[in-house]
Amino acid sequence: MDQPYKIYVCSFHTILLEVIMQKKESIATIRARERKYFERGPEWFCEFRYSKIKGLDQEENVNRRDPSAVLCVDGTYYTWYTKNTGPHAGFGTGDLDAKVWPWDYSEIWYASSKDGYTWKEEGRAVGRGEKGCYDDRSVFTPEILQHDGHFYLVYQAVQHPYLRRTKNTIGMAIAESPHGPWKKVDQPILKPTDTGEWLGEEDNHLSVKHKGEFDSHKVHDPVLFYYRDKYYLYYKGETMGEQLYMGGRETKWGVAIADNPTGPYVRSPYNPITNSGHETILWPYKEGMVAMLTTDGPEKNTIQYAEDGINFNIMSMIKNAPEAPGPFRSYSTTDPLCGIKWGLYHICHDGWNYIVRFDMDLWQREYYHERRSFNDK
Ligand code: AAL
Repeated sequence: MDQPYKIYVCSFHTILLEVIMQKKESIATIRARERKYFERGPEWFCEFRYSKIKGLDQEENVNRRDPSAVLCVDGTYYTWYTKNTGPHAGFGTGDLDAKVWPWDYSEIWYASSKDGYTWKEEGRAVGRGEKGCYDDRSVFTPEILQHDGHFYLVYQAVQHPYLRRTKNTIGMAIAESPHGPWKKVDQPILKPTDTGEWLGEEDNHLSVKHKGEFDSHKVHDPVLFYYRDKYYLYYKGETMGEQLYMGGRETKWGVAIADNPTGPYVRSPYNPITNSGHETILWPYKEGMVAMLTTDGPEKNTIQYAEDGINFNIMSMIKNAPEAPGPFRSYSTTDPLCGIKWGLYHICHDGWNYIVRFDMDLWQREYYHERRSFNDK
């Protein structure tokens, strides 16, 4: 009886030894270990579900897009957004007056709601400037800050003519009520840097002698926070001579900081503070700032956190994030996702942009937490 047992023990150890000696770590495993992927819990992970709203939905010949964050003022919700009418023709028509994008010839409008689902369009908040002003062609992609009894709208501005190489600016308007009246700041509060050089005279934004900084061409998607006793203006930068990478278009975010709401805004020496991301979505959490990066760049579809509002780390990977969302503004010191619970965003159907609603969805997290089968969903 002894012999077969011995043979069995001996061969078991041999096999085990062989397995141990052949065991190797794949690059993916090494990467996950080094980046601590599996040490992070799901508290930063979420999904989204979408629903239609009334009042700002699809309308023939009208574009409504890029809604701001949703504020609650005296029990009523408010949002601000890009609005324009008519089809666009694109660049290169030879007609400098032709509408080039679904955000060209826009104004900033606003709407209110009691429940977040049925919205009433209230009217125009900010219009285009007079001929010759920095904002005479289009004002669009607004964001809102309520602070210290004031409302600050920040938005993109374009001066005529709108060409591929046109550099846009960021404008600001201030009011004491969500209903206005809005008073514009005379000059842009941020412009692209003057660091790149175009190649040739053709209106080609990809053709450069040198690109310059990450925001040498466009400063887009401004969002303003009162943070650490200063005004933090986050934005998306696009460089002259933009390239296409593994994650899509070359877009990165920057931040410019000021002591006063109207500026002067000084760019952080850390800029760009992301290597990815299209429309900016940020919310404060604890002492820091959370950012949701979507659409472009190698770190698109991630939620990131910066304790200092500047140095961001990936906290989770997400999917199907809403495009250009305006989240309902709320703050928490315990829930990292407090700032993205619900909000508005835009979609495009049959050529027209319109606004819909998203809600954060934690169904998967709950199922795992309760160890339930997915079939119960
Ligand atoms: C959006 C934003 C900015 C761009 C355009 C309108 O997704 O990034 O606002 O200018 O597209």
